[in-house]
Amino acid sequence: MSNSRSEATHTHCPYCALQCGMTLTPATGYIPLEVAPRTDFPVNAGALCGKGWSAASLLRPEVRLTTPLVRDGDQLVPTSWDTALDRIAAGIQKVQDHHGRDAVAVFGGGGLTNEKAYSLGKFARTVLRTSQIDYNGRFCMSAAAAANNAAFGMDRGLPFPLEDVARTDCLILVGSNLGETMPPALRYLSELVDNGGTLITVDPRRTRTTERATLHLSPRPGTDAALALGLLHLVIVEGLVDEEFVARRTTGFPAARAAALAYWPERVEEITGVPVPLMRQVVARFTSAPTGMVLTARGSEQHASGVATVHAWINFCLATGKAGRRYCGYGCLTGQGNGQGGREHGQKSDQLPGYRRIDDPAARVHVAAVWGVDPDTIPGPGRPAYQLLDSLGRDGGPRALLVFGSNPVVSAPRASHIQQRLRALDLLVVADVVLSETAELADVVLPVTQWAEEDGTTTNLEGRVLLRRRAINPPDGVRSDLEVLAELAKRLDSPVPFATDPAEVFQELRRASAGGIADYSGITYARLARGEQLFWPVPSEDHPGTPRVFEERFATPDGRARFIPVTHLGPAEAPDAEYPLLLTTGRVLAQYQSGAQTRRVPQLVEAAPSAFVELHPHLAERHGVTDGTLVRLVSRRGEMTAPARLSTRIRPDTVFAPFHWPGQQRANNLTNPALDPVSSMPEFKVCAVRLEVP
Ligand SMILES: Nc1nc2c(c(=O)[nH]1)N[C@H]1C(S)=C(S)[C@@H](COP(=O)(O)OP(=O)(O)OC[C@H]3O[C@@H](n4cnc5c(=O)[nH]c(N)nc54)[C@H](O)[C@@H]3O)O[C@H]1N2
Ligand SMILES: Nc1nc2c(c(=O)[nH]1)N[C@H]1C(S)=C(S)[C@@H](COP(=O)(O)OP(=O)(O)OC[C@H]3O[C@@H](n4cnc5c(=O)[nH]c(N)nc54)[C@H](O)[C@@H]3O)O[C@H]1N2
Ligand code: SF4
Ligand SMILES: [Mo]
Repeated sequence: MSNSRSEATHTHCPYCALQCGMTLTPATGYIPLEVAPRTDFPVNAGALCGKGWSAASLLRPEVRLTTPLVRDGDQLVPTSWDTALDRIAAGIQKVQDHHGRDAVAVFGGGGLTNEKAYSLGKFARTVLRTSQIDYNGRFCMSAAAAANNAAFGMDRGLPFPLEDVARTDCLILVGSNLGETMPPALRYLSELVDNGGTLITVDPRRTRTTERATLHLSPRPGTDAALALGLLHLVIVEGLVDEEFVARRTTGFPAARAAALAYWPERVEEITGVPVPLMRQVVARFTSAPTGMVLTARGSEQHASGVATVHAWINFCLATGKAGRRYCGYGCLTGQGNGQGGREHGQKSDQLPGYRRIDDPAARVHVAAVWGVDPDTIPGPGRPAYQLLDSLGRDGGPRALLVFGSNPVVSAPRASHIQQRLRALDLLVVADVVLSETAELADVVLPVTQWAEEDGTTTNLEGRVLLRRRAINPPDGVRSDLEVLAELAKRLDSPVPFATDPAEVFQELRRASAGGIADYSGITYARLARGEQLFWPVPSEDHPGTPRVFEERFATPDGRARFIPVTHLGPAEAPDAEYPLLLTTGRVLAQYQSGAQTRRVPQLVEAAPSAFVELHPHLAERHGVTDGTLVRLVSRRGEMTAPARLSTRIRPDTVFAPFHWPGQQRANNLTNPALDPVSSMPEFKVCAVRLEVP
């Protein structure tokens, strides 16, 4: 394969979970590839957002890593691969000899391909034999995942293709700003409205997304559970429960019903700020519509009561009979490029490939046979992401950490504290495409290949498995994550082989997933390359895949969906005299996540050059702030400084900041690491702050 290949490569975007189809062709300028949207891939059908269009900019050698680096005092200095890998192997050996196997930890990412996520989990469990592995998906959709598993017996973010969203009669979209986070998906909302459907949005802010809505609800941040309980209350007292559906397809309604009865409309208005008549309209529209869906995203889920909140929305769907049939159901809009696949193949602390549980003896036997190890050597569950990062360098906590595909210095809650924990390590290794803020702290940095330079599969937010293709050779000096793992395995006397060819890894992943919930055994690179649209589970090579998973039955043992009774707990931190405002955090169109990648792309920096604090003009006036004034936000964890952006689209009691920037602009200086008791999701979406003008 050479850089002068003239043919086009059909592949997918390196960024979000929409995984838009794109075509790459060789270019002659300083960016080696030209990007064009694919019209033959149904999800984006010819559209891309600015991040997709500019993705090839990161292939430029001047913005990426091209050589391994090792720490020499305060500096990171270039070195050879052998030196870097030897140093890591020796460091791991030393830490494990002195402090035991669990003293080495691994942190993965939902942007890694299925092959990488699988190999990373296998590497942790067979070579390091550490239980201490988790990943950034814990910060993303873990609340919805836990609720989906409990309610439906399966966590496929969307249990139906996105195209179904355009065909439902009533959609409630909760805490999603997909107009900025997945712009090509806006067309599904437009089609829904053009088809005469009703779009209801729930977000404390009005956004590019809520503009399309028939009805918009603007609750106080962190009160979605009360809102959903209040809607269910109205359904019950107005006699609108779909009794036949509840009896035939669900269990557990009486307890959920009893819980909702405590949330009468006036009480819910008091908690949420949503007027009672608006709640009544939502219930009337949703229950009278022949079909309906509720979709949640991070706004509703990233709370210390995220799982309970998602259950409240699921209960509402089930009671109204809007689940388990065409154009109906609950779904979670997964975020990262491989956010779905990344949670299925074993980089999560409690999981083995195929979405198996690590504490399930049968699962351990199955996976151990594929790996060629004794099941008893596979460690048990480890710490979830925040607890893992928080334990680094402490007594009983890991002393070495390998990071693949995350930048927690910017993206973890209470990030300045996490930064200190990383500094306390004996050994920090970061494999990345760029010198991220986390890589800057590392003892060894490994430069790895990126999307257009390697093959691999991702699973998009619909559970559709996709093949990304290599379009260009990586620069000399850069290796793939799979090669890194294989080299380290060799140096650490691995009991089992690690393939470096993604196709070979996928063959193994197929076997490891066979019979699991996320069964990929019928998927092959050849089928994907032919353009077959395969939604898991795909249990055999002649199986067409499963676009809609719950139409016949739910994935629970008895086939019924489960109501889980929940109550409203509210934010872990309430505003008070010292910290009177609510901060909520999220995203802007032109930047991605910790910004490690997109802050290196000129077009995107021009579109979104810095963080900002969005606040209502009334609040601004009280502080003498005008558009562009530098303001400081202070919470119990820390502070950030950024220009004010005045907007009537936000509640006067709430401010919003994006989390894509480091240093003084780092929103995660402020965020509260209060964790959900079931999923360990941190409370990114609400904490108490005060505003100062420095
Ligand atoms: N441009 C861009 N696109 C991305 C990403 C990116 O970083 N940048 N990241 C990708 C990833 S990994 C993810 S997870 C997705 C996230 O996609 P989204 O969930 O759409 O993104 P957010 O901006 O985090 O949050 C969405 C909305 O939640 C609202 N919100 C805040 N608090 C509450 C609340 O208490 N209740 C409700 N109902 N809403 C609330 C915010 O005002 C915000 O508009 O985006 C993906 N796409
Ligand atoms: N305040 C606040 N904080 C948040 C959120 C929020 O809404 N508010 N959202 C949370 C959510 S939903 C998420 S998903 C997290 C995401 O936050 P992070 O985990 O920090 O995500 P990224 O910035 O995508 O980091 C990915 C890193 O991996 C690198 N990378 C990309 N591809 C590869 C690869 O193939 N191999 C390797 N080795 N490296 C690669 C990138 O260059 C980048 O440095 O942030 C969370 N943090
Ligand atoms: S919407 Fe997501 S997948 Fe599509 S081009 Fe933008 S970042 Fe890439
Ligand atoms: Mo995410």
